Amino acid sequence: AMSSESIARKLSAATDVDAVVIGAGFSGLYTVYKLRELGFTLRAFEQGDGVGGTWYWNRYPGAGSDSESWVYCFSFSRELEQEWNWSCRFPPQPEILSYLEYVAERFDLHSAFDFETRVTSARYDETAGHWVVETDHGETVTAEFVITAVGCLSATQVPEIPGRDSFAGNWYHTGQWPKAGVNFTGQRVGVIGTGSSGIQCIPVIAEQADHLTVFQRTPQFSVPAGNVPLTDEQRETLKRNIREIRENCRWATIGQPYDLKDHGVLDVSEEERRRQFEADWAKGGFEWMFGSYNDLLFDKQANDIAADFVREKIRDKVDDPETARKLIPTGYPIGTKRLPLDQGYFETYNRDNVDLIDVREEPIVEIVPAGIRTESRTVELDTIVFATGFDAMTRPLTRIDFRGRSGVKLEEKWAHGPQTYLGVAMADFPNLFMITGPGSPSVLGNMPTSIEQHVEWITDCMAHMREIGAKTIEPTVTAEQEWGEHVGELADATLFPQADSWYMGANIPGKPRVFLPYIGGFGNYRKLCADIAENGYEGFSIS
Ligand code: N01
Repeated sequence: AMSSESIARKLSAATDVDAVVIGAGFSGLYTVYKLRELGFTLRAFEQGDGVGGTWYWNRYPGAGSDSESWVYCFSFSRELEQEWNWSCRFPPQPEILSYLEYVAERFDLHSAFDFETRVTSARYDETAGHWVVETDHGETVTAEFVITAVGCLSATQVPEIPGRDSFAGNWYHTGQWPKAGVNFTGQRVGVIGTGSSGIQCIPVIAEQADHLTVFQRTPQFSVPAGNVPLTDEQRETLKRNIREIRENCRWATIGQPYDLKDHGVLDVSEEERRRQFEADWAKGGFEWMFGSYNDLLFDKQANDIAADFVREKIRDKVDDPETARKLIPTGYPIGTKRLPLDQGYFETYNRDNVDLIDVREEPIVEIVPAGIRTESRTVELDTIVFATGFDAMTRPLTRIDFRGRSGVKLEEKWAHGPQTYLGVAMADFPNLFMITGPGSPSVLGNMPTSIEQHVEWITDCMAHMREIGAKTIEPTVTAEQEWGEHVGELADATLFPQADSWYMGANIPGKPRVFLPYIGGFGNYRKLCADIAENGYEGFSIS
């Protein structure tokens, strides 16, 4: 009779491919590129009918990157870096999508993907020692490894407002925008939500629509993007220095080519801080906060100084004092909800065709065929835009039915908050790797920087396993527990837990209140991951 071990070996010899990759955004594209380069066989699946991920789905008017174009892209190919020309500092969505299509074309990545195909489940078969992956086309693929490249902000959230389905007009979520676009000309439009997506689309919709009503629940601090076209000369200079710029990103706190100062706002005089805040404000972009004083996100008194500076800016921009009052954020520290960048957001409220409703003062009661009914009136609308965000970081993974050892269900494992080691792997889920999973820095910095680091770490690990003849890798329960505690402790040392943000899971009714990303700094994290690999994958068991 065959021993169970030899049966297992025989079965695993029947494994279809080395790896299954889920998703064709920045992460999936680079994963496919790396796996092929290393000679691994693979199958890859993507829900959309093309590449692009975030930039495939988020086609709402005004959508674009909040990271500078020259770093919001891949750095793995010098040729690619030199060939591609960005038009401006913060590229709009169509340009980023074109870039990703170009990358896919240039490196023949399309051919790896089954498009319009959703992975519905992935079950670890302990006897065969491989993953059994199923798609919504009823196909089953077996693989040694599964790599999720599903994004952090890809599971959209449409609130359960009573009567939603009775609305006579059309409604859209910003994160699932129709490919054909939406023409708002002559329409009365309502936008619900004033996060980054709302703040980007509101000024553009206001220009097109006949009338716009914004339904705001929490006012946002926002910093001007300062978007500008790039001149040929600027592009040349950037390209000449791009290696150095990208190297700085690799070790910086948020993966951008700048870092926090080595002193706090409380260490300088009032004149000095004002001068500095104004100078940074004029530059535009995230640098205002993340290239600024190092105490802003740790010390409430320091944070209040920065928050007051922005409140004053908002007050200056908005003509009507009552509207300004509604727009000025209070009740949470600046930067603890993801800081939006804007292009004329606050000024939009000076237009005659724009109204603001604060739904804390005037709650939405229901959606009716004619529009949205609040406690005091019915706002008649032709179209509703839900800029209401995402079930961030966890839902993109739990909506796939992952089952690890002994059939343990991912959704159950994460019932009280995600448990991962480094945000990249999980106990009981051998050979499953997550790109920018919960517990990794991901959303707290420049995504392409994070993605490249994860993809390289994961594929290096796979190559190492092949080299030593290992079959499985998974974190120990202890390593996972300690990582979870570490992620929590780091967050607790900051002001972040004080806000009801999607970082905290607070935007989703019933979601555990847990800080999701790793906030110890991207550069530190990169060093830690490298050291762990160097020390024979500390915290993992390999067999
Ligand atoms: O989503 P959000 P988003 N009734 O969750 C409100 C990235 N991103 O799509 O704050 C009324 O931030 C909700 O109110 P509140 C970026 O990381 C990047 O805008 O929960 N309102 C909030 O105002 C960003 O952070 C870029 O009280 C309701 C809004 O909807 C992340 O994606 C561009 C409500 C949701 O804001 C998510 O941004 C865009 C309800 N029932 C996005 N439910 C760039 O890089 C929710 N809201 C350019």
